[in-house]
Amino acid sequence: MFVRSEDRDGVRVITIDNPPVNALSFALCGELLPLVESAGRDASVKAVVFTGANGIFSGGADVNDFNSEPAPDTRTIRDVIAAIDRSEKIFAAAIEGNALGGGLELALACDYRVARANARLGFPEIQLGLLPGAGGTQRLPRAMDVQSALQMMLKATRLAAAEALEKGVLDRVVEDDAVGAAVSIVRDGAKRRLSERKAILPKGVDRLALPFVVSQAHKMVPPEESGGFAAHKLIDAVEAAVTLPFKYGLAREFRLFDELVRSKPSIALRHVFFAERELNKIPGLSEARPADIARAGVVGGGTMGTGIAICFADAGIPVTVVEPIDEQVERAKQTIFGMYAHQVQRGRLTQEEAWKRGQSIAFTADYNDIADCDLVVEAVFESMDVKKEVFTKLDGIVKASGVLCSNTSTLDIDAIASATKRAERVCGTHFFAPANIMKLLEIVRGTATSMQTLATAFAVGRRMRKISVLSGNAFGFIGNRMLLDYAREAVFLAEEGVAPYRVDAAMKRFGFPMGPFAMFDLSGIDVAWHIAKARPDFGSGRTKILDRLYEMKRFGQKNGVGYYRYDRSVGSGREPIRDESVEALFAEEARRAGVAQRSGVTDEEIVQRCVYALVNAGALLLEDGIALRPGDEDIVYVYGYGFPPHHGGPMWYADEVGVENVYAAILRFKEEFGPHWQPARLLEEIAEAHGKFASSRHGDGSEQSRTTEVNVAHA
Ligand code: 3H9
Repeated sequence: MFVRSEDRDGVRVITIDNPPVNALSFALCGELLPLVESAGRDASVKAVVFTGANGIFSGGADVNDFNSEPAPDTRTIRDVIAAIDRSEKIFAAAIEGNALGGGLELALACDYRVARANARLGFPEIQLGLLPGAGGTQRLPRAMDVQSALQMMLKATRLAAAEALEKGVLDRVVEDDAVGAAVSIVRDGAKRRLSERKAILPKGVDRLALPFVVSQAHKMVPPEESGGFAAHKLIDAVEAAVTLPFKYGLAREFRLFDELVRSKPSIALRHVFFAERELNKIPGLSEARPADIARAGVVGGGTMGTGIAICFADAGIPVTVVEPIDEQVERAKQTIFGMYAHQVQRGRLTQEEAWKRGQSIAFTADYNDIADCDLVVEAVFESMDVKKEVFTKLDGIVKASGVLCSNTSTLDIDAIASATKRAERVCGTHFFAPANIMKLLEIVRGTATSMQTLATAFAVGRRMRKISVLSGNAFGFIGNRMLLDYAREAVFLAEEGVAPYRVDAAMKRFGFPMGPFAMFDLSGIDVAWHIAKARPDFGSGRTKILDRLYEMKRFGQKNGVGYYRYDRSVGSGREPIRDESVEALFAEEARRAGVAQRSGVTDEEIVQRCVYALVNAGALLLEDGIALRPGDEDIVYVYGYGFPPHHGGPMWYADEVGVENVYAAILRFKEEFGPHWQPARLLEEIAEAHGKFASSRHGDGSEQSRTTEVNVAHA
């Protein structure tokens, strides 16, 4: 049973109860529809109130249902809403918590909407590559003005109850009993408002201005092929709400939704949604009790350390930063002050809250001041010797129960832990720069890391609102390990005579926000040079191009020259400007190293070489048990490296292209470009079985899926 009902003074209260989020599944709608119809026939029922159990109205349609074609007798939320429209009773929604997607559509189909102050209303469909498909695009512009409705749907904004009341989407906001308030409204002389909900014109429409509004909206969203697929259709549907009678607008919306639900971008985005929710499903994790973190410490007040300290402050955890250099402390304080001032200016924080958070970050030069901390994150220079020295010191000073984390982006966690006598309470917490903005956090498990330490790191990640991914202990963990192969291919292409700006343009067309060379310039060519020197086994190119750029002090954006030029007097000063002298340098170094120049390299080859390098590296990490699931790698790439979410991440993309096609291309590349293109064993196995990475993970019984999970669980 997904729904239950009770009568109160002639009002039928229907409660949606489908934990955890009251998703409006086909099965639930199959129960809800007859309840609505029977209420319509029942003379003793004057009105109907919908509400949700579990502290939430509804999270919307059940996204799992979208993966298969519905049977002809399937009931959906559209059928329920059509029955409401046909009925002569009065309907109200009593909203507590979230009313999202189909949940909000159900509420908008009612005559009255009452919400508790904690309610949040929104249409997140666009994040799944969809548009509201049960009347939302037609009804929201009739409940609030068209422009705001369109922006709310395009940006997936969630309106707080007070705001929704102000905009006219809600009729009343109450402090506690929303059901009681809704019952009294519909019982005491309320009227049916069907004509209002289907009014000929949506609110706030200036018909003359409409073409301009619509064309501006189309220009503001990304092009169709670069992730804007659903957005353009959503704008079309809202335009139809204004230009067509309700009935025809609704039909247009249904058709557009039905096209999107079967589209590759939406299927990929739905994969990202579920992969994100699987991240913390790690064998043994839910049984482990995380330690309470009342105070935290950070060692190092540089850019990363400061960003991490802000993350703690934002999570409500007071933090002390150990930084011996006064100028560094001054810079860190300025960064913190500037960041919070900006938040207040943008209306994201109150002055008081910003002040409180700023005050919760303390600085000290003395390690003894963090002795009492429950968790300490080290964020010092990326050198094993330096890190070991810090960990030995921390081990001697921080209380025995304290968890020690390293923010290393590449180094061996076991080696770092060996500098302590508490290896079970050591793990990696790899934040991405800027740490207080980027959502991704890699949590790295060393050989001795205990489950409780992992559970603690995940709990802290959750408090910081990070997306935390477990990684085994390997050079570069998941993200940077895969990046090395991606970077190698980009550089190889340039060595073969494909200009960096062309490589970048092809990858941007694929959907990355920036190409690899612009990214190298952002992260620093000096940084790449140091990594290449430390680990020459990972290769940095066939030529000496990196050495040459380093010698020329072309470090990237930070000093205005790298693979590109940057002109501080133009715009933000961060726009990469093509530099033909770098192309000449590539050509010269290629000649010296005997790398043949090629012509006619297509965008398709550029994308294949860069993306398939990620796929092959990802397959190796799965084989070695460093990554738990292909979906985890996808999330790392989508949230950490700008992989276009509408392609689902590199491993999902390989499934989409066909693993056997990726494998065949890699064999061709091996033949043409050399043995570094040796395909991973896992890739070969999946290709030969005509399988998919996705189905190799879910305990499908294959040896692979089991070994992958087991390896990482005990890595
Ligand atoms: C739609 O409505 C289309 C209509 O316009 C037209 C139809 C014709 N379906 O996020 P959490 C699961 S499209 C299925 O960790 P929270 C989730 O997988 C829909 N499952 O909790 C997880 O499962 P598990 C538009 C769903 O408290 C569990 O619930 N709606 C759905 O942090 C807990 O999720 C959306 O896009 C769903 N719709 O956040 C809303 N939602 O326990 C998407 C959740 O097995 N959902 N699950 O890992 C959300 O934004 C958040 O889940 C929500 C709760 C805010 C509701």
